[in-house]
Amino acid sequence: MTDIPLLPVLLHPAPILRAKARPVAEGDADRVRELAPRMLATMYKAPGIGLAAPQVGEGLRLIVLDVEHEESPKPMVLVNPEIVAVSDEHAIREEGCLSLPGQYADVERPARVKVRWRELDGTRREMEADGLLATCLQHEIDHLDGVMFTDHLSPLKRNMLLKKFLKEQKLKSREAM
Ligand code: K1U
Ligand code: ZN
Repeated sequence: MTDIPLLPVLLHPAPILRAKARPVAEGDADRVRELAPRMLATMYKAPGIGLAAPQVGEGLRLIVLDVEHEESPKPMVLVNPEIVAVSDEHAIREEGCLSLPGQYADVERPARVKVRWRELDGTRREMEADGLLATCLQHEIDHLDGVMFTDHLSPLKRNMLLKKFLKEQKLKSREAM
């Protein structure tokens, strides 16, 4: 992984983070084959447990994730992922975002999801997920629709978190001068 060139992760309020990504088409095959390993390397380096293409400036429906990498790496690349079913039961879990570094909040989402996607070679796949994997899949698929985890918070919590982030960024850029 170390020789793969990393990608810059875009931070809030980059406009592409608020745009709907387009489906990956057959003509994108070469681009996606080049992008996916770079996204995985960028995610592991961050470190993170997921990454969506818009976070690295690509408006394509492509995500990578590995929620177990500290124990045994299990990289996943999902092309055109779709949530096709969600549980009635909800779960609350703390989330972070590589596009909002240093900001964390409890987010309520369906506890279990069924997801369909294609592999890089076009094979159709489907799985049911719960726990952290279900949370991460929903977080990453949200990115493909221009949704950030902060959109699931109350307006008060969201504004506080975003204000704190922008203040910290301002301080960081002043320190760098
Ligand atoms: O999409 C992203 O911004 C990546 C994000 C994914 C995510 C985190 C938590 C809950 C749902 C989705 C991250 O990976 S933030 C970093 C993080 O949570 C983490 C980093 C190292 C080890 C464990 C977690
Ligand atoms: Zn995120």
